[in-house]
Amino acid sequence: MSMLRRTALAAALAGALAAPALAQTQITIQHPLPLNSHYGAGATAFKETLERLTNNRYRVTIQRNDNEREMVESTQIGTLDCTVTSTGPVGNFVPAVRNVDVPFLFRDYAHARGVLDSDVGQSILTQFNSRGLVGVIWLENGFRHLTNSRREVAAPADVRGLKVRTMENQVHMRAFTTLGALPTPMAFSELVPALQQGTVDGQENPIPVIVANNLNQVQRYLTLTAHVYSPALLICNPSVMGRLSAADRTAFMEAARAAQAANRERVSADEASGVEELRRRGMTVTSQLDNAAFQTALAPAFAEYERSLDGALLRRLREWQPRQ
Ligand code: EAX
Repeated sequence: MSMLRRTALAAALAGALAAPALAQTQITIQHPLPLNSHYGAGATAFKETLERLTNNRYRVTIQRNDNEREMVESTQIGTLDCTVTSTGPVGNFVPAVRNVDVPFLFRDYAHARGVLDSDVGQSILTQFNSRGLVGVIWLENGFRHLTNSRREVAAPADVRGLKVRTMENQVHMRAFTTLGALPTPMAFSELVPALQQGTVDGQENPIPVIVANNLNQVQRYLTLTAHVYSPALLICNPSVMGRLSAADRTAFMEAARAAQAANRERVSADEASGVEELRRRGMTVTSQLDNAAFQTALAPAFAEYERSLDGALLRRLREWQPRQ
């Protein structure tokens, strides 16, 4: 090779080595379930979409942490970028969120998804900003059902006396107290040991959570109460959003919408197959329930919610109808 070509090659190589590597931004998201779950599906869709749309200028790391309150605290102080969490503990950080945790508030999945994506649901997300958090988008955990290992539950009276693990959620705890149960709030990370040791008799969670965590191994009876719809959220620290350029913010929100679509699709799939799967795994499933009886039994709790929560917002959430 001629001296001239060797010199040119050396110069090109030096230039390449000196060129600044493309700046890359890391975003860490934590959620409380296995990767193969409705939250994992959402987090993965977010990661793949954001990395694709930014040509890998953003790299998303997904981690599991089954203490939702801890994740929201970490996101609020900035030691965690983002979290996917149920609304369970979130009402302790953003009080308005408690309104969406009221039992029997949503008619079905279409109602829940529609009203949360409407200006009504968005008005709740804006209240995160004054709490040092960003409520990026509504996700979904699903309608919650009761499991226990003491007896079959077919009516409100059967709940009386059961020690039921609840999330650290005052609205849910009020409901179970009204039914005569003994609500025991704890993080999800403590649930399975508590069930194994008999510290609690039962718990309540959506089918996707029960299936993904094999709760059939520590619970015998499943009662399809659908007593409350459990929204989820993608929540981030304000600094994550603050450093996004306008173009990157567009990509970020497109990734959030992709997460919502994948998460909801997985919930629908798990709902369709999960009950039969839990029967196959040996659970006794009680599905013929008098929902009106449960709502009647909860009347004192509903009166309390009207007093202690936002009655006008509850009415907007409850009465929302899709545009014809
Ligand atoms: O968000 O704590 C719970 O029961 C939640 O439903 C679970 O962590 C998924």
